[in-house]
Amino acid sequence: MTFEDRLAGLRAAHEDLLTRSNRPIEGNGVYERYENPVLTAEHAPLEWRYDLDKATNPYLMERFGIHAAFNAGAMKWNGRYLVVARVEGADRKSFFAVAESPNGVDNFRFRPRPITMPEFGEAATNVYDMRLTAHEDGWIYGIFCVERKDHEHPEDLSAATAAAGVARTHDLVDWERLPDIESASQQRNVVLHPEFVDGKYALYTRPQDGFIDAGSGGGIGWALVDSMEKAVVTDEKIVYRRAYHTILECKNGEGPHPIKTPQGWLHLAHGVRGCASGLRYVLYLYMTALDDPTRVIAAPAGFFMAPEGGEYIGDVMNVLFSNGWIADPDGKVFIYYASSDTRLHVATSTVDRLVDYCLHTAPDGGRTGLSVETLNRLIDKNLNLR
Ligand code: BGC
Ligand code: BMA
Repeated sequence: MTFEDRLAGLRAAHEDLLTRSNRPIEGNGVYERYENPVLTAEHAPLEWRYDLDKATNPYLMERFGIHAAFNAGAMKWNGRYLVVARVEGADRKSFFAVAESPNGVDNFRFRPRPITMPEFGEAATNVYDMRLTAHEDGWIYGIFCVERKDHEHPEDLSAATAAAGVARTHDLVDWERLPDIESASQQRNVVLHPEFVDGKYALYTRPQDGFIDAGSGGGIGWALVDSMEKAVVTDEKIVYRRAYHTILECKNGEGPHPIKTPQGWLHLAHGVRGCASGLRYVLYLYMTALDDPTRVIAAPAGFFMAPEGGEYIGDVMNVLFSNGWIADPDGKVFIYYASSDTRLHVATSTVDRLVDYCLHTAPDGGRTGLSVETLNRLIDKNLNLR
């Protein structure tokens, strides 16, 4: 096959993938999954992966391996559904790139270039998992994890530190980097609440003992800071605690910022437990009070979404993770979740259905006997309907 034939074939296959339509799959009533992922490594433009010059690349080989597109922040932007994905190369470095879709479920297309994120302090080894917040101060903030080598343990090649990086933009093209958030412990899953609280910026945090271990760091935290231009976390209050023998025994973290509903703030988070096959990441929902976003008013038991089928398989198996969702003015919700650190999917629902799920699913009783009681109450009710 000639260079030209192969290139024409690549272009046609790429365009087919990008314009492929997506269909919802009937589910459990709470949400619908979709047939196809919305973003994969293969969605990356050919210009990112190949040297398209016949003179310097006669075999038309890939010159830059892209291996995953996942964990994306999301927002509505000029009427389009925009995600800032974590794109990871074969070299294990990830970076951010914007992709947009006209309808939120298919036809996602990356912009021609990834985001060139300015550095702060020591240049990052890696960045990932951006949460987008269009704050009421008028800026769009991106908060993300910045990973650097832990210089206190030079001999340990996996010793790293995690900090929360902050950048802001008005146009999702030019980003102004602000100082990393200062806090007593390492931070990975930090999310900016969209509204001021008591005149301050409010952050969901996730205090942790070390790079991997959340350790004694209780769960999802909350902190008020005076400024995002130099955010310093002093007091952290735990909003959603980890607990023994639950889906979040080992770690949890806020997903995207919560959605404001008449019944309260609706939150999407991830929970992690350890098992023989490693860490298992699932998604869960909870709600907090409108007048106090730190007061939990609904905590349905267990996971809301867990890996299914092909979602189990990927670079890091048994993982669902989400850091982006979009609520349309008509109440439709687009949940962008990634599977196994490899690809990005969408699930759709509505604010009403998600709130109904939160308010009418029993909380975790903490022991098997109470689970059976909950189940029997439901069965009694159903049997009495006959
Ligand atoms: C990886 C992340 C992961 C973290 C903790 C990082 O090096 O890039 O995907 O969440 O380690 O396991
Ligand atoms: C991390 C997250 C994600 C990732 C997950 C599983 O803690 O921050 O980037 O999806 O682990 O590897």
